[in-house]
Amino acid sequence: MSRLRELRTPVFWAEGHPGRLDRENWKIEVVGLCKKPRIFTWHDLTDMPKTNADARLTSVTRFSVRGLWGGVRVADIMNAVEMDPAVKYVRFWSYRQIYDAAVPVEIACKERTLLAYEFDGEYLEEDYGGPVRGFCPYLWGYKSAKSVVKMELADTYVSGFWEVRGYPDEAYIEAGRVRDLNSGRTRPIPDGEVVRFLDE
Ligand SMILES: Nc1nc2c(c(=O)[nH]1)N[C@H]1C(S)=C(S)[C@@H](COP(=O)(O)O)O[C@H]1N2
Ligand SMILES: [Mo]
Repeated sequence: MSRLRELRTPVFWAEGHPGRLDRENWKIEVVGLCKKPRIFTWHDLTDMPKTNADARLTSVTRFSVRGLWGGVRVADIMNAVEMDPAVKYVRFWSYRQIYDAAVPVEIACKERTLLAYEFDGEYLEEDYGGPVRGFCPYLWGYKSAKSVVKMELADTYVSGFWEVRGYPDEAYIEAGRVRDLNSGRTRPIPDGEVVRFLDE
């Protein structure tokens, strides 16, 4: 059983579960404002420098799960495609292109924002957004699009799947109480990325 499943991490697929996905033949297309738009294959991504981020995915539905997320920094992807300085948002599209989420470029290029393919040393399964998902610990989990197939670099913002259904466009993590899946306790958090709980 995968670590995320052991921790009983909820499986969210608002647009419907994608079923089996082909890891070896996975491709992510990067388009929009850049000098070298291109397709990154599974092997291109796993050949790039790997970043392991000890970080939390925290949902607006008030759960938070911590582990070692492994993948390629979105910043490294932006360098590879030679992003245009006019870019303000990176819009992630999930498999079937029903689910999307746009992240401000400064946050997309922070050190722990990844195209993640691992959690605690195991490849991500389809339930949790495998083969490759967006992972952005700085914002509510709805900005971390699962099973990403396309990234669009744009100078304008477009509300994504959850934002058009009423969640805030900024997705700034607000203070409150969340269920910490790692300890099994409901604990208080301050504003912003969940690095520490207020009771630690
Ligand atoms: N394609 C897709 N990506 C998605 C979602 C979704 O429903 N579909 N849910 C989002 C939300 S609200 C959260 S909190 C996280 C949850 O990730 P998990 O299902 O791996 O726990 O994925 C985000 N990415
Ligand atoms: Mo969420």
